[in-house]
Amino acid sequence: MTKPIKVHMCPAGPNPWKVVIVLEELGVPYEVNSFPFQEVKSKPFTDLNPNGRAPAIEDPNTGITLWETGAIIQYIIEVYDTNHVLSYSNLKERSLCNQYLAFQISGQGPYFGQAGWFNVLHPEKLPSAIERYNTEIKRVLGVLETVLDGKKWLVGDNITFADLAFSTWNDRIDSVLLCAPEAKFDGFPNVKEWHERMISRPSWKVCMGKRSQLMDEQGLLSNGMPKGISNIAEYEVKIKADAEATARI
Ligand SMILES: N[C@@H](CCC(=O)N[C@@H](CS)C(=O)NCC(=O)O)C(=O)O
Repeated sequence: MTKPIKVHMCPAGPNPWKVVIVLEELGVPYEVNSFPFQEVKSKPFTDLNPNGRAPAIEDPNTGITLWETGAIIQYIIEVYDTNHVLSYSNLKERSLCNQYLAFQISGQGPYFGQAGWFNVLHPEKLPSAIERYNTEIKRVLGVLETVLDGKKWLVGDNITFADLAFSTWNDRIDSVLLCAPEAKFDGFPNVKEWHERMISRPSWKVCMGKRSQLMDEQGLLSNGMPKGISNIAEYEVKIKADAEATARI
């Protein structure tokens, strides 16, 4: 019998949920070790991932420990998707899925992350940096919009791990760009419909339910803000105060 894969994560960020949603879709047993974001760059987590970024997994079935979501997802697919529920067996489709996963981990995740950093978390507002990353979000969405024209999924006729890999960052666009949730895909109707197809699946609902529960345990609201902070202006004041307090240490 398959033993549960341990997923080490801070629940706030989008990256760990890329892995969990793939496990959920495949019905692979897993258990979550949730820890606060402030501990991501310290032991014991850095013993698993010296790069200090979440998630990392430990698979007791193979004795393998892995970090970096792209590598983790490819591993899960290779070991646990032998029936090709979220993948294909043909060389062409397999290569295309890997291509889109590579685009997600290099072109979507880091750029959306930097947009979030400069729009929300960085205590100084730097218009040129904000402009650069906001433009890049729209550019990446434009690429996906073109690829999805006349198609339900990125590769072939079925949902794959490549589609799911984009879902968690795309879902955050409103909190990254500070726009209304209903406006986050404005100008990108194919991407909007594709995203809605993914978030209407049971796996998405399970992941987001777990995320809310884990966030709640850490005193965080599901939008990532600490409890007691009700809007972005209050959050910005807190981020600035925390940055000044850290600078004084
Ligand atoms: N390329 C990494 C990115 C992982 C990542 O950045 N995770 C965030 C949480 S969602 C993190 O741990 N950030 C820590 C930091 O920024 O120091 C992956 O795909 O696994």
